[in-house]
Amino acid sequence: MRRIPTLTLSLLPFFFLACTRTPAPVGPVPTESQLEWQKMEMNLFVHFGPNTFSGLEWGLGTEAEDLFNPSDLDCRQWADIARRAGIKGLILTAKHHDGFSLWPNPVSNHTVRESRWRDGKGDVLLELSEACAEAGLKMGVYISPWDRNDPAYGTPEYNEKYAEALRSVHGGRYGVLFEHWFDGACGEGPSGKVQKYDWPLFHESVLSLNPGAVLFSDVGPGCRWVGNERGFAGETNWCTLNADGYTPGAGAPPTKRLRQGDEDGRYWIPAEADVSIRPGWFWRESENDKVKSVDELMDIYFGSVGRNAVLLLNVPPDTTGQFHPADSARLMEFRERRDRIFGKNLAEGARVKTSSSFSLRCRGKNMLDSRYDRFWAAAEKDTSATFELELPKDRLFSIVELKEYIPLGQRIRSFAVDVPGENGEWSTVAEGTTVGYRRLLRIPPVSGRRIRVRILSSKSSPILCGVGLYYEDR
Ligand code: FUL
Repeated sequence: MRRIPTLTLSLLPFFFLACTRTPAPVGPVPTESQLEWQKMEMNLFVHFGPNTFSGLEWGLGTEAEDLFNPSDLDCRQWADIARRAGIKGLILTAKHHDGFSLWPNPVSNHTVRESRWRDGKGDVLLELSEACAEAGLKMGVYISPWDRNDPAYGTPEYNEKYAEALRSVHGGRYGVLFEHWFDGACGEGPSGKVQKYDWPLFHESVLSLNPGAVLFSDVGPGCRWVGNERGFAGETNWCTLNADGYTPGAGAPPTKRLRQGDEDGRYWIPAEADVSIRPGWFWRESENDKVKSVDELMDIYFGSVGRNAVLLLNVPPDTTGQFHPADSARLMEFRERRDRIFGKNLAEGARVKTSSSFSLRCRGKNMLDSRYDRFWAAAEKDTSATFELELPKDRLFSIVELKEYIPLGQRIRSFAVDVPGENGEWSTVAEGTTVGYRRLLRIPPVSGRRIRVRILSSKSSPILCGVGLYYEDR
């Protein structure tokens, strides 16, 4: 038997460490729920309620309960279409500004219980939670704090009532809700008064029962409004924000900051980009022919999911209580387009050359194995690292995808993409700023087999867990 020299044996632990070491996090990092939320990428917003029947965008609060009377409500149809459209979760407006509750809210007498729909025994939240569970979708809720119906609105009593309404929804009857959408809108109630919202009470009411819920508002704490209702994040989009001293609504930071986040933000509060598939948030007959085109939806997708935000696409059911065929068909076409583009990563099989690696475990090839938890990390001080892909053969591509491994913090400030020019020298075809969870960059179509990404600036060594090349026929 050959003996292994003692020196070799004593070096083994160091060798092992060199292979398995991973970098330390930089700055704030997402919680587990925030990471799961970010991975959902795209959810449906569902605006539904008395406005569906009145044609108003903001109901007055004086509508008769009987106005809400969908002729053929079918939440399974919503869930089925959402699932087939490649969507992961649905967020329903369980109460909009008009105050009407789509569940038998115990602290209100302006609810489905007081309506003639299903003889007052209906509960949209319950039907939706069953449909989502069957379809493997997550469900979230929007419950407007602004209430134009509740006589207590404008008094401290209203905060308690609103908190109780939140508890009745998050208490378990509707399963585990993945997101709670707090609208910052704060108008006048029926008495003409506005409300001073008790945000800490509201947050506590949800989190004490449902600690994993991601709380949306202009300033988080779970995720933030992106600063516009067009579905576009900033080209620069940090998941971090300095939210101290700000409140949702009128007390929120300027919209430009919401769009871009703060590079040195103290808290992890990623952006959610909300937009409606139609001009309005609620369904209207007159907008059946104004459903956004697939090209428009793709631009939104690149401007939100492709810029490190989660997209919340509103699809409002009509008066039957189902998605209108125009919206459903568009959702399917949108899915087909995404599948056609992203179905196959053209970078597959490429050889990866990196300027450095943090350890053997963090090598470049990891970016191509489509696992989120395996990544390439550059060496500790290599904050302007580069990597090169050499494809097995010439391929035509027009989209570059980069994914940062955000559990170790969002790091990259800017990067450039090069391909060989006519003379064989590298020539820059695109530059970008932040990357984050997922960055998609449209570039002029390139046919070739080599591409180089240069990280121009990063808070610490860049860590990327995914790179993709795709082609889009435009
Ligand atoms: C806003 C509301 O006023 C709109 O009606 C809509 O619900 C949108 C998503 O949020 O603040």
